[in-house]
Amino acid sequence: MNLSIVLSTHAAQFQAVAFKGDFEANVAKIAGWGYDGVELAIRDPSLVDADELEHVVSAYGLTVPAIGTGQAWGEEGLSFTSDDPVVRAAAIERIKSHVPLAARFNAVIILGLIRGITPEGQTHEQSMGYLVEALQECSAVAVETGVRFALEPLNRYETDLIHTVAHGLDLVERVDAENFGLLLDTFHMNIEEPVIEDSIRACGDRIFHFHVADSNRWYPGAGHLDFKSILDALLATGYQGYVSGEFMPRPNADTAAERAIVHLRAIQT
Ligand code: LER
Ligand code: MN
Repeated sequence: MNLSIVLSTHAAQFQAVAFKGDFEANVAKIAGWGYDGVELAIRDPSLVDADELEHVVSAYGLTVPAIGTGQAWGEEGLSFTSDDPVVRAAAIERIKSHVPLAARFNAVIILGLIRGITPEGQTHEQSMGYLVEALQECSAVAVETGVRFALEPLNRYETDLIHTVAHGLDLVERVDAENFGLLLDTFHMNIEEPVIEDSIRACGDRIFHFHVADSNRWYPGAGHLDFKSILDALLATGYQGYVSGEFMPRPNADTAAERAIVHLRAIQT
């Protein structure tokens, strides 16, 4: 099982982005703890030096299994479901602009909060229509490159759109693109799914990426989730991707990262 951890290339508001700041120093620490990869949270690919990123990551023997895009919502308010067509178009362009970077690293592009939240005065159905259109457009431009998109069901406190694997699979059907699937996150699943393992099995080969945090969103092992059972179910689907740590930097980022990998390696099947 390959393990990675989220690292932001810029200052981020999102607290569960455990590592910010000096990129190379963080990459060195992550490699030192034994992670195989680093999931990059990138607000805008035009602001990063891709050669430099690749140079640093490969110098430490790490891969980039996935690229997170949610800071474009958090910092700039870009969203696929805005009631402003200019904002929707900008969100689509921003996501398309991740494709060359993702192709370079063979990384999955994560679609989390970029889907937005239904604005007042707009119906849920209208938001879903915008979302499907945006996802079809992004998937179509990337299909030739082999780049895949993973939409993340998020818990009800973050958005009104796509909380569960069942919602996500309906969306997969509507988008109908082979390079569009889901990212499952144990933190969100613990809130929304009746039985996490059953939802993992239901998602099967549409699981394109996987986030781990414990029930309290601390590192795996700090809460009450049964990661042995969860990861057994994941691997039984044939999942070959990365299991990526996305948790709060508590009691601090370094301790959390180290304890996470110790816990996950110990229960690895
Ligand atoms: C991002 O991967 C995530 O899990 C969300 O909670 C971000 O808001
Ligand atoms: Mn997540």
